[in-house]
Amino acid sequence: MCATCGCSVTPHDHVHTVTLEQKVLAHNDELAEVNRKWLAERQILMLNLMSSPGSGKTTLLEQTIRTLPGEFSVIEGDQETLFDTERIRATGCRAIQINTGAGCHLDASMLADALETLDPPRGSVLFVENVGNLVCPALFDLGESGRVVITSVAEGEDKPLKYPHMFRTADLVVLNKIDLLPYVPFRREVFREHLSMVNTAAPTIEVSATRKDGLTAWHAWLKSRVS
Ligand SMILES: Nc1nc2c(ncn2[C@@H]2O[C@H](COP(=O)(O)OP(=O)(O)OP(=O)(O)O)[C@@H](O)[C@H]2O)c(=O)[nH]1
Ligand SMILES: [Mg+2]
Repeated sequence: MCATCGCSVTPHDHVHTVTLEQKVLAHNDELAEVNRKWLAERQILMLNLMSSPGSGKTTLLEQTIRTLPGEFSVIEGDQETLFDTERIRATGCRAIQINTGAGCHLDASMLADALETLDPPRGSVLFVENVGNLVCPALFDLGESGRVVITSVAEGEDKPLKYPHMFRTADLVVLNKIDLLPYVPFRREVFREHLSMVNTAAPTIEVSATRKDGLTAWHAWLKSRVS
């Protein structure tokens, strides 16, 4: 069972687990509202980036920070290591790491501590890179103003249907690694059809973070959120 959110239940403890999960989520939602107010008072746009491990969250952030003018900072979530924070700091951007240990997602309480420590500048953009996981992070509001779900062509066109909670809450879906399309059996139209079954509102932007394809559309979406 997941150490923090009780996401895996067995039949005999189902009732107790659901009750506990509801309480955990209700408490988290209260803390998320405090974070949201804290951010609004400072006019900080906080975006929560979520994906499977390795879909390209950090690569997209590195490219964004290097190519887009503006004041950015990053909160990195991983179970272990400072790798991603070091990558972001190498771009010259302020970043701090939250290591969740056994935990599989960030929560609003972790974010509250990180916000106080990082103290992002007024009017800036704050990216949160969540722990690589398409399940539990979807349940935990951090106080963000937008959710970006990143998936890659290497993961398959069925992901919106297999992980509907994640894709349902997205404000934007970024389809990454399109440079690999010639080498993997991924049909864009099937992916879009699957996505439309769980989320009709979120636009999809196709990018290759390494080859820098599609970054103009991503930048335009970011600018629209800032304004
Ligand atoms: N071919 C290709 N590889 C990519 C692209 N974007 C990222 N990668 C590679 O995919 C791997 C994982 O990228 P990361 O940016 O570390 O992925 P992540 O989502 O931050 O991973 P976690 O933080 O571990 O969840 C790296 O080897 C990247 O170079 C892309 O557009 N095309
Ligand atoms: Mg990363």
